[in-house]
Amino acid sequence: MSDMFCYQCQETARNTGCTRVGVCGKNAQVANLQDLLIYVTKGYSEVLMKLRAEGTQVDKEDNHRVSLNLFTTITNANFDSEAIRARINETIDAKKAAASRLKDRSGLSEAAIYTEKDPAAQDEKAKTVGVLATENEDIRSLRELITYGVKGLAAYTKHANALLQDNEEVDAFMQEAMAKTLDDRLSVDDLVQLTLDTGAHGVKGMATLDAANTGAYGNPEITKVNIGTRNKPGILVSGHDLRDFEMLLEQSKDAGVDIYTHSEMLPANYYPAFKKYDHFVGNYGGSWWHQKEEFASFNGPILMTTNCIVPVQDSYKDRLYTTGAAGYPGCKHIPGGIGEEKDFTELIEHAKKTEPPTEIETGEIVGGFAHAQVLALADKVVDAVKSGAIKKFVVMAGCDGRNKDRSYYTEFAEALPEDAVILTAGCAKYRYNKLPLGDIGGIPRVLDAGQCNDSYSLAVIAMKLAEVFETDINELPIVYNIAWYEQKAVIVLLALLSLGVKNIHLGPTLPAFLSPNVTKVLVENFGIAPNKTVEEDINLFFAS
Ligand code: SF4
Ligand code: SF3
Repeated sequence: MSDMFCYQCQETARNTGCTRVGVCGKNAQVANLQDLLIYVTKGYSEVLMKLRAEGTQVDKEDNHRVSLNLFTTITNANFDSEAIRARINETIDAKKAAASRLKDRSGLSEAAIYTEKDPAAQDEKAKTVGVLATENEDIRSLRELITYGVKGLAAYTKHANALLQDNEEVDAFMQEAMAKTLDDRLSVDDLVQLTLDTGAHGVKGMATLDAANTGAYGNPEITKVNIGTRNKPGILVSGHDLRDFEMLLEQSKDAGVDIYTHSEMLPANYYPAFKKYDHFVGNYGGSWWHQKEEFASFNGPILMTTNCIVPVQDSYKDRLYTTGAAGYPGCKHIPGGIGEEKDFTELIEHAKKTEPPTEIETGEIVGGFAHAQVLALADKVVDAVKSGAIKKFVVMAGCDGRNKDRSYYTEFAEALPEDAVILTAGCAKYRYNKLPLGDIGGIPRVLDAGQCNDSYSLAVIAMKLAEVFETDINELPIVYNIAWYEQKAVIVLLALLSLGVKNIHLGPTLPAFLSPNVTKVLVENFGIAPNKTVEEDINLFFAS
């Protein structure tokens, strides 16, 4: 028997599954406890679903807890077994309290009634409730596809919750979907339908987050982002949480330290509300997996607000702080729940004692092309398409990763015809956002909408173009070449499928959790295909 089993991300061992230790650095104990956390969260979700069915209102705290639990198990979010065990125990208590409100407790599943708190007994149980507990490979594949989609969606609802926005319909769906992955009565067809429903709720969840972000911080606007450094000590903020970023900016504004974004926090530079802070300097470095070198050379403290953490090096371990769903053993965790003001004093005081960042590059990158900004330029864009100046848009949203095959995305961007424009979101952009690709009549050839969740913007733009050109979304001059790594990309993919987008190319590999039969369903119904070589794909996309 293997020590663990996890195949939720693109870098899974041999593209089949991590069985001894994660390629990401997650050890077997953390992996198994994450499985147990998912198991108790599914049981908790079942209880909440039954409460709703009985007409009882579910508390926001319950919804928030489900989202936070799921988010905690996303790839590279939390490596701290004690933090995960604490979430399991808190969930068991909350599950018991919710179950005590049920009028009818008959028929609850084993996961719904599991209340064990002894650590050794939990560790034993954890080894039996993971992915391989489902024997039928197609049912397993669909259950995991749904679970990973819902994990991605939970990350987005958690960010909306942090801005005091809730979507009860989405929360109720997430819990129902989680509960249904425990239900042995569901057939493959039922689960395929649930997968599509997950995508449809993904669109709603991303719309909720988009409204939360733009409501709080304004619409992202075209912005030139400085990628060089200044000579004051700095704090580097990574992850995806804008509310944490805002609190830190506000608390540090008179401290004599500078603030920089890293990886997926880059889009914070595009929001009007953050531009008023003079100590917000710009972005430092590239995508998440470069952090070993970049966190070392940054010299100051780093705040990880979410995924993606890579195993922390001694050279900066005492400078790395986590908060929210993120966690790493030995690194300081800054507490604070939904609606609470977090206290970043220790981190700010720490920064004052550090050297300024070592400059690793200079110049600027341009971004801020979320839907409102692109629609403000709609006339220009539509004219460029009508005149033939822009022949095609290529959606290249998604994640970056360490896999060496990902040089494909840089080469693909370089090989694009000069009348093609890239629409991007997520950290995949770092593969080409510093290339000199130029512009078409003032429209940059890389239009960055923002974070992975801002892929929603790309869907809004596509739907708007379909309306302007009075055509179907699949008849537009848009092709999709998406890079995936973790589970947030799974919900983006399912969301696009639910909007009817066909022929999406996915790389650098198809997910290991798709069984041959499930892959067949996706290929036959949606034309999903793995990407091939740069040459083959350029020929395929630009043949006509
Ligand atoms: Fe392996 Fe990815 Fe799971 Fe980490 S998250 S254990 S790399 S499949
Ligand atoms: Fe990147 Fe982790 Fe997915 Fe948010 S930061 S897109 S990988």
